[in-house]
Amino acid sequence: MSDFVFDENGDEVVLKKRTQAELEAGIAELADILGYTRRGVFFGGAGVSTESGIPDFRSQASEELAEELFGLPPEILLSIEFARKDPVTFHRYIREHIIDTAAKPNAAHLALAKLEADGRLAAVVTQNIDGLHQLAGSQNVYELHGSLQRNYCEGCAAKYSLDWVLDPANCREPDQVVPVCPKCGGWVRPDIVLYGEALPENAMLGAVAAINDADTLIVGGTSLVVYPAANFLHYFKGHTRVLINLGPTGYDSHADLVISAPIGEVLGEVIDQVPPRNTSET
Ligand code: CNA
Repeated sequence: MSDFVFDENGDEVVLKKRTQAELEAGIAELADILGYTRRGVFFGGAGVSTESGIPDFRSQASEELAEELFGLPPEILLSIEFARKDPVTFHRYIREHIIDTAAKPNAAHLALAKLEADGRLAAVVTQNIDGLHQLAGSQNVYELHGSLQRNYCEGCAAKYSLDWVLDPANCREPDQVVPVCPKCGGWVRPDIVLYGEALPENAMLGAVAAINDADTLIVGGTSLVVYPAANFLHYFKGHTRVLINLGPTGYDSHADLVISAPIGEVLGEVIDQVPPRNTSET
């Protein structure tokens, strides 16, 4: 288990020593909490996928890379205004730096899928757009910012897979990065929420209902600085709040248990310690 946490600004790495005993106590407490959890909800973000090799936004590397290669921060490159103005650069950026077809679910994704299958977790609410929760086996996933796995034509709403949009043969000449609908000639765009766009209503309603009904809320791998997603935590009325995050967040002081460690390592260890559910339970 790592002994380091990252500073929330993402500029520097803070070497914060944790004792192994503190960490183990946190993991044991989380296993106890999950032992009595029946309608838990996990609310997460980019930090859940960093252990799958997908960088988060707060990391220095992501910001610098976008600035260095494109002269713009991710928030601009991923805005609807920019995507319409310069679709070639937009698609180059997401192809080269956002889409990662090789990424696999890590121990956090797998543990969350198991907790759902075991009847402890009712839903995963994610700000991620990588689709790794579903790949790990989670069924009830609310994707607040959509998914790169889905694509649709702005003109006629025809749907296309990720493989289809990545095939240069389906993209406009001469750059062959902007996918074009063969049915109507419209722009085929990723079904993700770009900066400047509203969140999908179905995902929002489902997420709010699940959080509102949850007995335990586990928040992890998110800086909680992106709104309105971060506001959803206010709907929680249950008994236990847990935070698993490398860097400090505005939720630290609200949580009953805070674990500052890599979430894949934490959930990967916790899952083996959660007591089995009594099969006669309803
Ligand atoms: P963020 O603002 O980048 O914050 C990530 C947080 O996770 C930070 O507080 C980190 O300290 C923490 N963190 C990083 N790695 C770990 C780890 N292994 N264990 C525990 N904590 C960790 O990301 P948010 O999700 O809060 O911001 C929301 C944006 C980022 C959404 O719009 C996403 O769509 C977008 N995003 C998504 C992905 C993805 O789909 N994988 C990747 C990058 C950005």
